[in-house]
Amino acid sequence: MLLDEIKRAVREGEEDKIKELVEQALAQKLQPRDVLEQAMMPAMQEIGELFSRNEAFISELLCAAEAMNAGIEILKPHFTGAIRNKGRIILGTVEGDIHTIGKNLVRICLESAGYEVLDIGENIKAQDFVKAYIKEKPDILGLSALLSSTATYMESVIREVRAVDKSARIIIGGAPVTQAFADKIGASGYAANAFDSIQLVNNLLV
Ligand code: B12
Repeated sequence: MLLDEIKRAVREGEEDKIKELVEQALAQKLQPRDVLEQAMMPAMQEIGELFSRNEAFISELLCAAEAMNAGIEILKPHFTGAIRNKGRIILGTVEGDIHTIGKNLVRICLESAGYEVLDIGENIKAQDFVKAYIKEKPDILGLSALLSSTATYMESVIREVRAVDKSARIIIGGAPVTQAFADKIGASGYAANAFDSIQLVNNLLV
């Protein structure tokens, strides 16, 4: 089945093949969200599990990430809606962490829901989050972390941003992050995936 083929192609890092398969899925009227949730995201999960069992190399993770990004590029126009000025959000991955795919998907989903998103990139120091926050005055700041070690750094970012605006709304996410962790470090909210981040932001901005 096509979704299985997409999953395999992401896992194996077949960048050209994935473009072809995702185009095919769209032509067959498969929902972009299903392509992401039922094929591409589980593929990243699987390659991650292989890596943690020493059954995949870092180079294979990178190839899978490139294939994932290539697929996302094809799906993107099918998500992105017009910016309707519902609010401004700054997104970034915290210092020491260069994982970007999840953050990029959160951006696509929030933009499709009508938010203006400023993506300030990855490996961002707390002070640079503070500078961006002061300059852009966003309604919400979103932090991403994929490593257990960098997730702990989120607490410092929250502390430093709240030192300049004590009511700053800061949301967090990423594989090692949980609601309990978000509560513990005083985040304003947490979402387990990009689609849920829309409801989270909607609720915070009512
Ligand atoms: C691809 C990948 C890489 C790529 C990243 C490429 C890129 N451009 O992003 C590369 C090869 C660079 C990489 C490097 C490393 N990685 Co890596 N990587 C992965 C992998 C396989 C997939 C991550 C991914 O893209 N997932 C798909 C996306 C869609 O999911 P997501 O990121 O979780 O995002 C979703 C949610 O979390 C949420 N979300 C994310 N951010 C935010 C933010 C907000 C505000 C909200 C609301 C929601 C939200 O919404 C997203 C979409 O639904 C994971 C495995 C895994 N299970 O996560 C390992 C993994 C994260 N990596 C791991 C490790 C150990 C490393 C390295 C240390 C390996 C090494 N020895 O060098 C380095 C660290 C580099 C660094 N300093 O950051 C470990 C982390 C273990 C841990 N708990 O600390 C994992 C879990 C693999 C494993 N099982 O061992 N990696």
